[in-house]
Amino acid sequence: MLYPRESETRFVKDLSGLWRFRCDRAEEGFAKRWFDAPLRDPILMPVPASYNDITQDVTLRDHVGWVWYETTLFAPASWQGQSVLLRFGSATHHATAWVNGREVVSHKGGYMPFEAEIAGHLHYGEENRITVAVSNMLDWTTIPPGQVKTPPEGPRYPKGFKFQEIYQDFFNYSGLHRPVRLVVRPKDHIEDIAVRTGVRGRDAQVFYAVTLSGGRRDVRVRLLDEKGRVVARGEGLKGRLPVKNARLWFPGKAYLYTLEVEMPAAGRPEDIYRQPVGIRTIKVTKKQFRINGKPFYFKGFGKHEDADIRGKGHDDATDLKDFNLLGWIGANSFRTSHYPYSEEIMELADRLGVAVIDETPAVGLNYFPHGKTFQPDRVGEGSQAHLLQVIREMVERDRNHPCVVMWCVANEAATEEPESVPYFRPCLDLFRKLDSTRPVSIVTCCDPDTCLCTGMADVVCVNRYYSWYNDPGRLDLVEHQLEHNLRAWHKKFGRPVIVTEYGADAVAGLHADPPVMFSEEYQVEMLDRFHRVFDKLDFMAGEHVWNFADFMTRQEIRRVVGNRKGVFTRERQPKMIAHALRRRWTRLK
Ligand code: GCB
Repeated sequence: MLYPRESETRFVKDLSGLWRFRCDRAEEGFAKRWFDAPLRDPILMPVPASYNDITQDVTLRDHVGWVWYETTLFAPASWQGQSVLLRFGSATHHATAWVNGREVVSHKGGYMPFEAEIAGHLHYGEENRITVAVSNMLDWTTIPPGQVKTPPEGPRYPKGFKFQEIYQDFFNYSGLHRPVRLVVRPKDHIEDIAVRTGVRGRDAQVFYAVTLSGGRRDVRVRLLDEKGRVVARGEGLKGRLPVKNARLWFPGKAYLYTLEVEMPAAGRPEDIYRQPVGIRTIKVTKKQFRINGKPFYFKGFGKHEDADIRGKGHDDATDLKDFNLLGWIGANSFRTSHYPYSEEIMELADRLGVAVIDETPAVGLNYFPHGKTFQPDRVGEGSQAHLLQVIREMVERDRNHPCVVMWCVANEAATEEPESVPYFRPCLDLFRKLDSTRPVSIVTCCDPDTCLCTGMADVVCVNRYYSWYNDPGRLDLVEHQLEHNLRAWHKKFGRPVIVTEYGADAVAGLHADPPVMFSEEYQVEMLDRFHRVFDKLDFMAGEHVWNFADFMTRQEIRRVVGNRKGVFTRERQPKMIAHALRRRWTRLK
């Protein structure tokens, strides 16, 4: 799936701004056909943004169900005869869209783009109405899973009470989170491009495959370096472009070529699309994760798309600030915990040279302590079918990003249950079938003798919370327990180990010496003890602190206005630990 980019033959119109919005509290929008006419009594709502924190209305923040968005646009007569795509960066978690009252697309899954050809539904030279219904409801067939509960009336609940149960540790933000755009392109056009790269000595190869619409076959390609010089040319739907003395993409040293794909026609080209290409290779050995043949040690974070006011809404300012902070602190990577991030973030990671572990939204597949997770009426066939669909969409969206160095199938699922194996095996297989160039992982919180799925992965990825969830307050046990555990992982699986989460909540400004849980000192001391162990072990391939910044969660007694394990506050100011990490990571090779 191509990212919307302008060219001589393509025009992109961003529909961001203030849309009209109505919360469907009575669940009547579909029955009353709200898409047939302009929304009645709408309020204003920014797009992109989560709608939850925009107003002072707690019933909107905590709404369970559908909300409706609407905007209008003019379609100039000059667009007639072209293809017009309506493209949503994401809608969390379900969406249906109408153009002038005609349904054009429905999509399930909160973190993937989807699009519809709408040329046939537009009124040219006139105003057009776009209506979108979005639902945040999670059930056993969605990824992540959840349950909408309507308990019977009684002493605890009044009549008609409804709530969303979730099993993930982040707020269920909802709405149109990412840009909505129109792409106006030629009727016959470049539909899709896939690239793969290989390196031998100082030379490299770029393999490309192009799909054209309407059975067309004529393609010309040129590979340009960053100065715009042509380094290779080719023809045909598929091919291999040799690159002499190639400049490689490496974290911290990004280099992007441009693959210019052209559909030739008499006179000027019918369609042109320019795809950034980073040349690099990945290999996993028994003890190392290698990029371009060199050992690569992951330094960085599990992150979230999360910020004050806009929730999970895409925002260039927040994104760029985060990348600047990654650079400042000496990080070289992050994991898209716990869902694929926006395409805009992936583009930045390519350009700024940050390695990404690209994770699916499979989080909260851990029903403990309520009983077994993987069973037919909970996380079963319906859930698996959806996860497989998300994996297909992820590979289609992200395969061309050099920043993506590994796929991650899930976070902390109940992989001690035997049924987790037939659930996840097809997921890892599918990633490998669709993309043979990247390793596949699954993040676990089990132990080496209880996890039944890590053996299927290429790298051991474990989350460890010694002295936090295990033996709270016992900093003196961290090194003993951690070293014992990490050695056991490596001994059993003979693969490099990344600790994909370790961290402590620290409420910014709370101090205690000697350290006490929730103080900034405790966070510093805990991480320091983890690092002493990492530095001893030659099979360690990385450390990702949980979390980059404080983030919002549902309300519960373990959370103080959200999760406070951030190295930065939610406003992106450093805690004490940020300075300690900076000293470590700017020195660590
Ligand atoms: C975990 C989860 C993450 C939580 C974190 C915590 O193991 O993977 O989603 O936010 O622990 O802080 O409890």
